[in-house]
Amino acid sequence: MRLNLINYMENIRNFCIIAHVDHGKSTLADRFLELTGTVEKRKMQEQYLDTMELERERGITIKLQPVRMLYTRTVTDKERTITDTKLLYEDLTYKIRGAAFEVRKQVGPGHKESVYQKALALEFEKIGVPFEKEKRLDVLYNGEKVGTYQPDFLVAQKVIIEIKALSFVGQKEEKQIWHYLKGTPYNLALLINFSPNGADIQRIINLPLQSVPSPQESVYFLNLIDTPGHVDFSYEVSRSLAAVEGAILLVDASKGVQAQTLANLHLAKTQGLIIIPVVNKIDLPNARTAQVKEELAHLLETEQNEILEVSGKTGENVEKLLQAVIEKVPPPSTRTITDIKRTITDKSPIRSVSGPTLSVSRALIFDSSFDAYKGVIAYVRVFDGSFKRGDKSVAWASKAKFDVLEVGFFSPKLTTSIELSAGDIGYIATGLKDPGLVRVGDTLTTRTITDTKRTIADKSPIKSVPGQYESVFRPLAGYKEPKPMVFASFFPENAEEYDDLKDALGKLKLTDASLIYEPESSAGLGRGFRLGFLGMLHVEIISERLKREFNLSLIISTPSVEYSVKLTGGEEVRIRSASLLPDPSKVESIAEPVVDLEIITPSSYLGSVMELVSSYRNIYKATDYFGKETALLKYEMPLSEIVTDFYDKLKSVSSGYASMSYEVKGMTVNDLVRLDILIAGELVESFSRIVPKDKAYYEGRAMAAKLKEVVPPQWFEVAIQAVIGGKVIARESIRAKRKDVTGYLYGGDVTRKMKLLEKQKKGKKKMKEAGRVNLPQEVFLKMLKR
Ligand SMILES: Nc1nc2c(ncn2[C@@H]2O[C@H](COP(=O)(O)OP(=O)(O)OP(=O)(O)O)[C@@H](O)[C@H]2O)c(=O)[nH]1
Ligand SMILES: [Mg+2]
Repeated sequence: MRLNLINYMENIRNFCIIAHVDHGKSTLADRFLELTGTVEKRKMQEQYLDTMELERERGITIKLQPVRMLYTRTVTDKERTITDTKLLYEDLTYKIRGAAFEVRKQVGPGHKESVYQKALALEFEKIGVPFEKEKRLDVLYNGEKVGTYQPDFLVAQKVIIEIKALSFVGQKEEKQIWHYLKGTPYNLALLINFSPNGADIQRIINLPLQSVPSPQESVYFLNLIDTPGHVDFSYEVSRSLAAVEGAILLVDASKGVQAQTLANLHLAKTQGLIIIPVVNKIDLPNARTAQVKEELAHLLETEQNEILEVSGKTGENVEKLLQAVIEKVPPPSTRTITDIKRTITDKSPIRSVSGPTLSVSRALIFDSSFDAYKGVIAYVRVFDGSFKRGDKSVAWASKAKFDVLEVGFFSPKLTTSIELSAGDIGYIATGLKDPGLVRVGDTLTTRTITDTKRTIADKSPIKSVPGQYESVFRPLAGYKEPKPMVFASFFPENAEEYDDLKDALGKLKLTDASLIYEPESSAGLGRGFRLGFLGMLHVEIISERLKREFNLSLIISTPSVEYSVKLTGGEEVRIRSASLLPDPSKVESIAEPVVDLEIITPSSYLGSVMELVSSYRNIYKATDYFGKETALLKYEMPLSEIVTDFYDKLKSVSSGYASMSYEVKGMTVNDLVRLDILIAGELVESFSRIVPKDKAYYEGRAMAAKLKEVVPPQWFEVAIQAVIGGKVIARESIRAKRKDVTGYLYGGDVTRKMKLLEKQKKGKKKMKEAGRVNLPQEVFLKMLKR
């Protein structure tokens, strides 16, 4: 099947699913995959698009995942007219309707038509709707002018408006307008009646029959991107949104609107996307479908009948939803050839311009991955032109040149195709081996100079125009860099693995654009990296991935926020690790980041949520009510309080119903001290933390107790001490292993240990520095979670 380009683009829909965590995005995607036959039934498994081992283990989506689906839709003539006309000038209708309601509200009932007409004209001016008043329109009969018709308004040169001030309008009035409309070249008239009960609006449509295609099967190319819901991965969401025209906004019928519902909706609106609101999981026994619909309608300022009720589990209404996507999400539009000689004000037809014109292909990189043979694979949305194997291409920001090795689609596996063209979402294999050259947010482009006077047969060299290409080409708008919230140092346990760690981070960065890292070295731990993360779950996931996917043994420091330290000399330094805090005698003050925190909770959990918050440092701001039974609590809190275990505790005191989001507000000076941990008498730098002074004792005791639990028994008794400014505030000890307990395993254990020691001879020095105690990576991972 080969469609011409215009038809092809018309039938593409690019959309994503956004929601709060666990509201059922990936499960709904499963139903789409089944419905469109993208995945065979026997191969289907729950949350099919969650392919990463960690995603499957934890039941959460971590990475965005694109997939292309083909859907055949048979449309009968009748349905077609209804759906097509329903959409006709929908946005304009809503604006006009809003204006009419406003006028009726302000002016009140019982006036003459002319009063409403004048008021409406003022309102249109106010909201910027272009109109003409009492314009003379020709009435045609078989193409001949037979008279004129003057409607009250012609809006945006498209929509006719007739105003009435009757107690009600009947079929007679509607018919009359339909006859007027029929004689004009316009397709939509609005009959607005300012009745005693309010403003009442009828849509009258006249579509010439020939503009309606005959009933047919249409194939749609649906590019879906499933996104994660957890706040730590919101960068994945914002990148997905830039590649699509529409978003399905899911809300769990038992949970209602939650913090990331709001945050993700806000992101989608900023991108100007069409939003399709859906209440999901309506099959649940505790579904509050009607109430949640009301909440959502209120939030989106839309009618409740615009909201679909769906179950991603049972499949109820899923096909309806897919059809709504086809109807409501617009097909991608293309930005055409840029002509170097033309200016924006030049309105002459393009073909009259002679000389070289430029056709550019542009694609936005929204994600990437690495393949040993194909190099960096860029996941792209093509906005102009096309890409195919062999094309000479450039990554705009990094200036890296490459020949396209392969292009294709996500099915969801990478599937080769001949070409990616404007509107498509797919991948481009670059062959580039250096991950740093292909950056998310960058524009890929092919540069072709075409001369309008040339024919294909003309083989003389193309005169390229030096310098002009640069000035004409505009890269696509990229993304805002994500702002890391927490930092942690990663050191290879074995110094020789430094390069492996570096390589691994480069590759991880390809699949996780929010990861930020810089080299760091420490006296005790040697060379490593300081990584920036969006939250604690992110720290955990990256640590796990480095271990599993790259087989690295790491020493990981306690995550820390970024502090601003004022020294006694007046100088200010930023530190992202407690171990870098200068000696207390040199420190004048320490400032830490503070956030505006919003918690959304059902009112029934308000008490327990407030009680929880009170055990953290906080400044209470306000409580708002959002819907009848949902409260919105606002606080100011130090970021360090939130990034540790606050979110988990919030979930547990509210049976999973409360949710939160935050934004950094600024830096505040607080009374903070450095807490150190000594193991077998030696400082273990990576466990150092900066804590509020009045909580230091409690924190020190808690850390020592936790370490006692997670450090494996050693061959000798080991002391664990928590220390502040040289003063021991807590002490625990790990007893030595006992021979009789290990029994016959003892021998085996020793040989294994000997082998290991042999292998890690070089790493041994470092072990010594960690107090002669070998701390396996598990210890650091466990200490991340408090
Ligand atoms: N009863 C019921 N359960 C559902 C429905 N949809 C999803 N679930 C369950 O809800 C849980 C979360 O589903 P997911 O599809 O992983 O949710 P998600 O929105 O993709 O989650 P994240 O990607 O981690 O944000 C799973 O246990 C699903 O089985 C539904 O329509 N009805
Ligand atoms: Mg998911």
